[in-house]
Amino acid sequence: MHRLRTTVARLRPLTAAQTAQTLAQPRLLAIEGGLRTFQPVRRQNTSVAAEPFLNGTSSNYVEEMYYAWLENPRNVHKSWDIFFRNANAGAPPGAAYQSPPPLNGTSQGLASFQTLVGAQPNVEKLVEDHLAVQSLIRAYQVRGHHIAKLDPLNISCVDFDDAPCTVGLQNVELSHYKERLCKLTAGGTTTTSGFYGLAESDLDKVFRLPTTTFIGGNEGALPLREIIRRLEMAYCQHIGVEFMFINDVEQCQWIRQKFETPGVMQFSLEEKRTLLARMIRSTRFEEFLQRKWSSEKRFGLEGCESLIPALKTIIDMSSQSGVESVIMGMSHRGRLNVLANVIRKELEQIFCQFDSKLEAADEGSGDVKYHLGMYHKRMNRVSDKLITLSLVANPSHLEAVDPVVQGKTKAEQFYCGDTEGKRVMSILIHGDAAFAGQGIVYETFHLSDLPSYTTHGTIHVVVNNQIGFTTDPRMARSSPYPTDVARVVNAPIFHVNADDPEAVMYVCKVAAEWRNTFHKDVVIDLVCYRRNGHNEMDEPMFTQPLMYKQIKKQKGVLQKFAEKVIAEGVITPHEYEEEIAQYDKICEEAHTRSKDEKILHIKHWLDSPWPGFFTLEGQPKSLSCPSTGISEEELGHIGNIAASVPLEDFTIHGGLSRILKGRGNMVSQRVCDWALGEYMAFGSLLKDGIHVRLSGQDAERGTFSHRHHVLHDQNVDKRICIPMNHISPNQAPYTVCNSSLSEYGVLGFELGFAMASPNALVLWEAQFGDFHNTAQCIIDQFISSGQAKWVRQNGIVLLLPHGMEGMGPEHSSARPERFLQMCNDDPDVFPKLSEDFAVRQLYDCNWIVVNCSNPANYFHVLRRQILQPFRKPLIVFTPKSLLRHPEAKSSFDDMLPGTHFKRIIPDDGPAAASPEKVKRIIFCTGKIYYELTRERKNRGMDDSVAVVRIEQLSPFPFDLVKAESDRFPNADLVWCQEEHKNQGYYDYVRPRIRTTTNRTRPVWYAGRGPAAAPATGNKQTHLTELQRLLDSAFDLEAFSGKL
Ligand SMILES: Cc1ncc(C[n+]2csc(CCOP(=O)(O)OP(=O)(O)O)c2C)c(N)n1
Ligand SMILES: [Mg+2]
Repeated sequence: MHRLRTTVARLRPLTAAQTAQTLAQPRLLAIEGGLRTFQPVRRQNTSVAAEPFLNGTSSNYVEEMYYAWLENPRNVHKSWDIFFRNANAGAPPGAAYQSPPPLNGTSQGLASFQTLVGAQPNVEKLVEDHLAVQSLIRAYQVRGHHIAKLDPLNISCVDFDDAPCTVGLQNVELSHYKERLCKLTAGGTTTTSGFYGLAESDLDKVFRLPTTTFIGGNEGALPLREIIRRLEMAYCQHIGVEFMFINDVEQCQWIRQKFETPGVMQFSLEEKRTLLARMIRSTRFEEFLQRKWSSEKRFGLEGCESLIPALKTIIDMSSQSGVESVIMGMSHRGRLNVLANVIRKELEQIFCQFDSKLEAADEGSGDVKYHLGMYHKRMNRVSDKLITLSLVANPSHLEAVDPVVQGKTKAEQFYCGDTEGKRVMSILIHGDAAFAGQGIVYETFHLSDLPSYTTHGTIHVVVNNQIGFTTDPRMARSSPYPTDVARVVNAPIFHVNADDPEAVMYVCKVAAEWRNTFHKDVVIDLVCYRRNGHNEMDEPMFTQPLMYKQIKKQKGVLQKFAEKVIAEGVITPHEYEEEIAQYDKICEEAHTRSKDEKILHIKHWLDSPWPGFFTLEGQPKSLSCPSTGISEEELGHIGNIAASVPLEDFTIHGGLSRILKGRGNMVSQRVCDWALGEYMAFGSLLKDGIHVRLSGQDAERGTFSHRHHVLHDQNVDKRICIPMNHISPNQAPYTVCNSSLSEYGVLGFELGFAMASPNALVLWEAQFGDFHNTAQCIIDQFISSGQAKWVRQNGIVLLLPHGMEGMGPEHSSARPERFLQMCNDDPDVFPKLSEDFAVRQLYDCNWIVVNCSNPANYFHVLRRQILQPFRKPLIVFTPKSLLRHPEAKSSFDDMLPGTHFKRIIPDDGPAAASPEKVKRIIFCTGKIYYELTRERKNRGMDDSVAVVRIEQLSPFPFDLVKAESDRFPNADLVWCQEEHKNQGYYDYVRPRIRTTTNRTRPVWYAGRGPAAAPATGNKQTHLTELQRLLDSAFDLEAFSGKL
């Protein structure tokens, strides 16, 4: 009985506790005719056997009914009311149930229950005890993980109370522990009389098991003692299963079955041997590195060596169920070990990275060894099937790689037609502190079930070493577990003591099966420790002295496991020693070979090779870009699709009809506005088999209601039409998707999508350009620097609405200055010109930044993304007011075969006719061009001022700008922008324009003064500022004598 009490004391059954409270105090219930006192006594006097509906299947239901009835008899149907009244009044077995009153409302039933009063106390006790047992079972299922032995160090500070966690090692104190238990059981479930009236004498009584448990195996009833023992085995050993928050009954039942069924956690000899061999590799790999390079940072796995068999188990199981490609993302901890022992990167390639004299073979800055990625196809020995494993290269920024992995996974699924995630899957490995702390984890979880973003279930593994750098969990998070974030998507969470490799292997098997069955996310929380400091050079005793005293005493997991399996006779000590020696030898030999490596090829660490896209040497197949124009016929055809509703009986909104009609008119006049130009670009690429994917908040319609790529039937709910998918029978599919309200997560996802294949145009559109800064990490760490660090190209396109429209500081600026500041072209060096200069410049740059002033140029730059023989990220500052500006239209002539993207658009008006008369060249970019030309016209200065648009800001068109400066030898040079002086393009273009004139001509500034905010909130101030900047742009004396 002591065990029962202890057990019961540790659990706080939810409904039972609430009910106990209810029962403890008489409650006043409002009923018709006044108040009455409800007696706090449970009197269910009917027998399970005698009432056939009171079987295991329905008992949960009955219980809930009963509680509802206790609250208020009217809460339940009349028939239940009668039943409970009869039972309460002591109706004999089988007599409490009365058939429901007839629908015509006669009160026959009600009248007859009066006659049943007459108690049978033994039956009452029986039902009561069954309900108690059921509550007990449920309590284990809900809260068993609270008391499971999850922490190898036994210092866990998980605190399930609301109060912040205040314990570290003190938890080892039993007194504190008891205190905590007392709090846990608040609600009165641990009275001296036991749990809900279950007493010591009940331990050997046999209870029928509800269908919500599988502890019985083939047995439908068990003695209470055995029920508790089995529940303890299922929920309170080295595995803590957190799943009862899941709303889906089938999923809950599935998990119960996996963990409760007696004997589930048994392994064959073969499995145990494999597990041991994997533990040996994992452990000895770190030991080998430690021996050879004791003063090198490697972020070793010591304390969580079972991560390797964990991942391998997941991969084995998934491969067996048909998965052909696994994409992984992880941070520093244990990364080299994963590369060596999971992905199977050649050991010499890893070891040679420790050689500081190694020369880099590839261009770019490269990256440190624990950030590089990898791609490897190999035979899975367990499934005997080929499997491709890749680890995505990642920056130091913890968890930033999560959405990228998801995007890459989605793309691979998409390209192989894997609509259910049966062939391609992802595994994300997290640190405990980062998993709880980084918001990107939450954003990534929220993509997991969205139709255009789901990867059909990710397996998350948390290396929960109970510390982040030097910070304890009590300072690092407010939630009890680091994994609580996963609860938002109803992902089951399997906590497991990582010092028990068999338990780890078991939860990994279940996790893989879960994913394979439900195609939903699942989390494995590997509760472990970190044997060394944050890295091998760090001293953990400064900050965690007690924890590390404990860790020093801790026997290594391999040693513990080896002792266990040797004792079980799975392997002899001699065989064990041999296995170790064999792996050590493999490492030694690889080490010897690694000394021959003199050059480091980052190319060998590619996570996403693009077979067929490059030459065998990894070079682009040419350095030229064909014309990006398309035929008149194609323009007409796509334009007509854009103006039509290709489905029968599809009613669109009247306003949209007008928009489509307008498009039709444009097509007949052979002109495009912005939306139509985009249509032409997407449609023509799709027609040529290039997949186009546009994602962003409200991207389907377009924030500014200009795009309308998804039409909605006004009469039929959810009926939509995407005309872009009706261009040609053999076209590639078009994906346009409204994203969740996230930038960091979604941009990371799209970047990952673009990583998978060069043959897709992947675009992410910010709602307004300034919102990109919540995705800054992806921009800085991946987009601008990804190729330099990881020799991996990426052709993602960012569409960033930008422009000063007098709308206030928030929606005005996409911060061009930030993008331009990160461009890698040299402002002070005039580059060598060659025939292929324009393409070579593109090839050498880290990204392309454009601000197109007309739809044709936007059309060309999008098509160039695919037609150029390499991939570069493209940043496009897109317009807002120009979307509907009557002058911002392009003729089909500018989009026909032979036409190209124009890096600059020179002045072709009167100024160009007599260039020597021109007094000023105004260089500008984007929408201000239209304001400048209007002002120029108003002032009658068309022949004295040339306005030149720089459409491609980076790489800077040195050659063309020089040609313009040379063309107007008597002109002064002005840069005009609507953005504030410390923002926009000025700091970027000024030194470059100067370089084009060999610094012989100054570059003057006409624009707003410096400011902290991107724009004024006052419309009038905005207009005054604009007029002032136009005034100085056209004041030919403005800069005289200012040198
Ligand atoms: C976004 C981000 N912030 C801060 C850091 C610095 N940093 C590197 S490791 C680390 C602790 C990580 O702890 P945890 O996630 O538990 O992983 P562990 O090192 O314990 O395996 C921190 C704060 C980082 N790399 N990335
Ligand atoms: Mg940690």
